[in-house]
Amino acid sequence: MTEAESGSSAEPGEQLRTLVIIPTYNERENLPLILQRLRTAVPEADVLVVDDSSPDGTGTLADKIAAEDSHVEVLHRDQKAGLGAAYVAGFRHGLAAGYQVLVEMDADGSHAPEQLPRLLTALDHADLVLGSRWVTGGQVLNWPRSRRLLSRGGNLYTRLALGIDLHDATGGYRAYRRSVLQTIDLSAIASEGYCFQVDLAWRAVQAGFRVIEVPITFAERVRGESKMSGDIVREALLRVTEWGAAHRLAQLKRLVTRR
Ligand SMILES: Nc1nc2c(ncn2[C@@H]2O[C@H](COP(=O)(O)OP(=O)(O)OP(=O)(O)O)[C@@H](O)[C@H]2O)c(=O)[nH]1
Ligand SMILES: [Mg+2]
Repeated sequence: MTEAESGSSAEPGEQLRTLVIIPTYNERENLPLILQRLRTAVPEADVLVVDDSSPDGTGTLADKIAAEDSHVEVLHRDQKAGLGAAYVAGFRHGLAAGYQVLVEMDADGSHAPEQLPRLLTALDHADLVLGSRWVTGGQVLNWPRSRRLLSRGGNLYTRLALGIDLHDATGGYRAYRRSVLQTIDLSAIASEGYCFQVDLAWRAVQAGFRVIEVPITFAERVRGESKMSGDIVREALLRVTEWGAAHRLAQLKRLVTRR
């Protein structure tokens, strides 16, 4: 692998080839709006829509937009297989195409494309930048108290269980240098929902990459339906607990064998 391929040779402020990956499932109303905003905010970035055969025709609409804009591409998948699987497919596609930076962004407008330059600039001094709702300057608009509590509680639990200094490891607005995704074993990622986000951040931290957070303003979706479910929350709780227990056990073993 050459330095240019790894993305490690870039000077601060230098423009890196960037692919924004947007997973979609029934986002027909949202997709044109988010693409328009994104293309205006960061016109040099390319976009990959990863659609899981949305019954509402999001995939067909994406194809139409892609036919008129060479910066937009669509990856069609056979069936709804979860956010994690859609991103892994998108990452593989982006890595194979040689992109140096890969971005995760929701289609529902919760992640403001206008704030993407902030994430990309922060990547000058990091390998993975997390858009964070729960650091100073970050905020959430129009969420009920219950959703705020769930997100803050989930993130506090994650921080304590894994012993990582991240305030929003469950968020899905992020920018990766390609080296992070090349190093992580993507075939080992089985997580689907929020836990997929924790999984990747955790693996990046463990691999020694520089992971930093920048504040974002997260807005509750206005159109379309959320795919959030109790199963997704349960999956995250279970897995984070397992990872945390394994991590603590490994720490304990190291301590004992050192004596
Ligand atoms: N391709 C694909 N995309 C998905 C799948 N599940 C969710 N998405 C997309 O992933 C993004 C995030 O999903 P949301 O339903 O907004 O989930 P969320 O943001 O965790 O939940 P809310 O905050 O309630 O909106 C959206 O762009 C969805 O369309 C899936 O199984 N396959
Ligand atoms: Mg959403």
